[in-house]
Amino acid sequence: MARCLVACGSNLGARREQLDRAVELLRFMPGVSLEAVSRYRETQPVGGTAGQQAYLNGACLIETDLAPRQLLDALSAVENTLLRERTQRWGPRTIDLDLLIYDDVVMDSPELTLPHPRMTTRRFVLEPCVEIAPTLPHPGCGCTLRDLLDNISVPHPLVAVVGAAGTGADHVAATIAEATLSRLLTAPAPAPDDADPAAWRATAQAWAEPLETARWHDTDHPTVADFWLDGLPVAATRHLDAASLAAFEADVAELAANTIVPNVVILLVAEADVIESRLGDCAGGRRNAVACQSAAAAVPAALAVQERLVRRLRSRSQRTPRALVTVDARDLDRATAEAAAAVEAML
Ligand code: A4P
Ligand code: MG
Repeated sequence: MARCLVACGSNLGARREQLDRAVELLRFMPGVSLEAVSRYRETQPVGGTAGQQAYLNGACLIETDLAPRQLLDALSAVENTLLRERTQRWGPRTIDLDLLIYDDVVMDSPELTLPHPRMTTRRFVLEPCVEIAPTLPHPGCGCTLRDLLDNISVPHPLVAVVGAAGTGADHVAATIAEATLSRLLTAPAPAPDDADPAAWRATAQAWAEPLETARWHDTDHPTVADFWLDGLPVAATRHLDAASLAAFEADVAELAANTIVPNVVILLVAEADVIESRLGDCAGGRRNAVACQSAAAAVPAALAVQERLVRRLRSRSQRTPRALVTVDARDLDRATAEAAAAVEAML
């Protein structure tokens, strides 16, 4: 039997009755054993069109011998029974049942992503989950659900928005800082574009300074930064030789020991064509031959950085952030809305 968590939410019609009916349908679902149901909490809508009613949110712990896709289909059938209409994403709904965790399964397909990709910053999801399953591990972060809730509940959370060149991380960071009334920290110096180890060390020192633990409590607002100190060696990889890179890794680790780890990293990812179009439009004749040449070289470099960034962020260590939200950067407005919703959901 697999141990699973299901989130339930309603913000249209008779919210409590609809949640109660969904829970009853789960209780009598073949192949499912309902282990625990949380209280329902009223929460403000995150994302979607303005003016929606408040949600009632809860969570259910179940055991099942249904496979992940079968369970998702069964949850959709319950939504259909309760007259769920899907006209707009994040629109008002009579009932929404999301599969948050299915044992330790990690998967990413168009129909089903596990664990649920937006759960790690959502207070409206984590609070009811912690009520019924505080010690359940989250397969992505290797920590418990209580750890995830504690992570977004610190008084001065740090959200780092990162991405390779051409993904628009600095634009997204600035926009969401404004939208969520957060303090904005921009990279104090650009990452060097050369092979001088001293320049890389100086940049790491400059980046570490505003993040030093001792000076962290200087604001009542969350902070959004458009850089991640521990990601600097990722950018240095193609510039420094192996010995210099190892020394730089050690320098950054030493500096990082006195800085705070971001609570959340929002990682913007984009396909090659998007990065290419953002890094330089040569076909339109707006750039000269030299600029076109360097743009052509910049695209594979940015893609390599992106790949290493993803790998580093997904590997688990003391200094990788607990919550990682990956956002598709193809459409910048949509990416900004998605990132802002991830931050709003934690406040
Ligand atoms: N899908 C992929 N993975 C999963 C998964 N783990 N669980 C696919 C459930 N569905 C998954 O879902 C869209 C598609 O996601 C499905 O076809 C499914 O195959 P949907 O329920 O039809 O549409 P949606 O819910 O509008 O979209 P989405 O992106 O799932 O939204 P979320 O993340 O569910 O967020 N604010 C508050 N306060 N409380 C809420 O409950 N909920 C949302 C919806 C937004 N804001 C909220 C709340
Ligand atoms: Mg849903």
